[in-house]
Amino acid sequence: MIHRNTKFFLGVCGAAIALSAVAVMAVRAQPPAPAPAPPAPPYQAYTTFIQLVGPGGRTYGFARVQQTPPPLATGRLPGVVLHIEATGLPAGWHGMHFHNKADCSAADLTSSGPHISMTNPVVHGFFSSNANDFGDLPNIFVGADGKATVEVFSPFVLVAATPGDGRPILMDQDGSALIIHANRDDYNAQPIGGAGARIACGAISAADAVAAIAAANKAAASPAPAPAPATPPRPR
Ligand SMILES: [Cu+2]
Repeated sequence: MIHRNTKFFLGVCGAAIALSAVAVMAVRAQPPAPAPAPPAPPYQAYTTFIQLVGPGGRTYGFARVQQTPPPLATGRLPGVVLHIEATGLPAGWHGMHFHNKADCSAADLTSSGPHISMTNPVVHGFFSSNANDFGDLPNIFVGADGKATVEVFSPFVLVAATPGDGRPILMDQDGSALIIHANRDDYNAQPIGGAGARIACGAISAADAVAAIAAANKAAASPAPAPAPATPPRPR
């Protein structure tokens, strides 16, 4: 004999099972959901690698330029992040600019041409009225040990062409160069802020990037120089 409450319980369960079956049939009757969209491909950053050289084949380390992605939703324009790891430079402040050509062959490095620019005449300097020098960059500071590790952002140039963008392209047909000057750039005086002679040059082009990467790998594979012997403590 089945208790009355048990009968009621079984009845409710039966109704629930029947409703579930109907629901499953209803779900199965719907057309199959479309496959999820494939994930958006990651932004292919335009990145290039630079070897810094000086007159006489002297090397001063490496740098990297990487174009930022275009955040189209905000309307902000992309630019480039410049990362430098230099050694052997004179201590103190030095002006730095993007110049027009990937040519560091001249003894005074003037083969790299004037500042990269889209206009003529060029008005140099962050603090100059009507400045239009697309090669402008902030100064760098080199420590007493000759080393400088620097990261700066430039909104004035791009590594590679972006549709609809009129800014200079670092890796255009004749490339460009990163130049480090002997003196500090005052960001105002014409034509280069009093930055003086060119002391280091990094050619920026696809071929120079390949050569720079090979040079960096070779430098990394060579044994590090032995550390200087510790100075014995002076007797008191
Ligand atoms: Cu310059």
